[in-house]
Amino acid sequence: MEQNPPNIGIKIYVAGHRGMVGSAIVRNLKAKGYANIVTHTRSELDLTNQSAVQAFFQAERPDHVYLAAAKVGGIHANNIYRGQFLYENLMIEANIIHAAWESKVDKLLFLGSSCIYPKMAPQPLTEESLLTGPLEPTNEPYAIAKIAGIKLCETYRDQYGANFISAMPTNLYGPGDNYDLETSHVLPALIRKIHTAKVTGAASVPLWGTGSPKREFLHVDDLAQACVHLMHDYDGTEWVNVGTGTDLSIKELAEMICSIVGYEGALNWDTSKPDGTPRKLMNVSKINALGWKAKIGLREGIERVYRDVKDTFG
Ligand code: GFB
Repeated sequence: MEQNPPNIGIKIYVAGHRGMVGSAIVRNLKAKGYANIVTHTRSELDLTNQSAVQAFFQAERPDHVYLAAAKVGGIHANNIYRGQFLYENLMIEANIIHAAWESKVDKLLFLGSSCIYPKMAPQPLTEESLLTGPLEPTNEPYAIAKIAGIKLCETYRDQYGANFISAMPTNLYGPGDNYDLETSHVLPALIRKIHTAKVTGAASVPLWGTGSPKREFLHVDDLAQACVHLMHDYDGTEWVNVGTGTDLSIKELAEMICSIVGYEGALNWDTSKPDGTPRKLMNVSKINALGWKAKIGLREGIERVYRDVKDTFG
């Protein structure tokens, strides 16, 4: 339950409103009655362009900013487009956070990622483990950009008193996800691959890695609720983990999706593909203590998503 919801008329800018996270935040805000929401598509406002971002903030002067714009992707995209992941994410964050401070935004929420934590950090991952060891190499550029975003919020608070906070979500899924098999995250990739194997009658389905890494998955509607909750009720310097607090192996995830899709063929693991981080389970005691808990169970969430997308694969 939110303690301090702001006036319903405040002006809110959601950066990245066409993405899975940004669109979920807009849905959540609209459902709560917030109607003064500003959004711009990429062709209307290039967030990597500093002067365009400054002009936009000076003209609009939003009260609240949700920074959900980012270049994102699964393990393969992170590993291949390393320069773009570092450059574009650094530029987007630096431009928006600096312009938000210059135009006296009341509050900004920056979205990071669980990959900011060291590859071998003790599990579950606490907020305190940031910068205590080396990162997972496949997504090091993305993680470094996200760490820079956290530090911009922290240092603009220290130096200027800006009320900028950061949320660190675990792996996400939900409406508006990317189903491109080269660039997507594991959960949408598995839904698509297993569905295709079923409809084509394939005897086996090709999956990447060994299946042994463990991951935690949060429905994006739960994340959106967490973001709005933090925006309204949290003013701390430290970033806040957002997750369910439970994980499963990629093999267990594949088996769950097979049972939802109704596929009984074999799982064929291509061990020439990377496994990535062995495990990244979030410690969510901090956000739970702030009054938020994930509500959508993994099986239920995947069933919902599968219902919505299964007819679109062709
Ligand atoms: O979601 P994902 O691509 O990224 O999951 P990360 C990768 C894990 O799933 C690896 C296995 O263990 C893969 O070997 N996997 C199995 C597959 N089959 C597939 C498949 O068909 N596609 C994909 N993509 N994976 C991401 C970071 O790491 O986590 C991002 O790359 C971000 O930067 C996100 O931080 C939260 O979970 O490894």
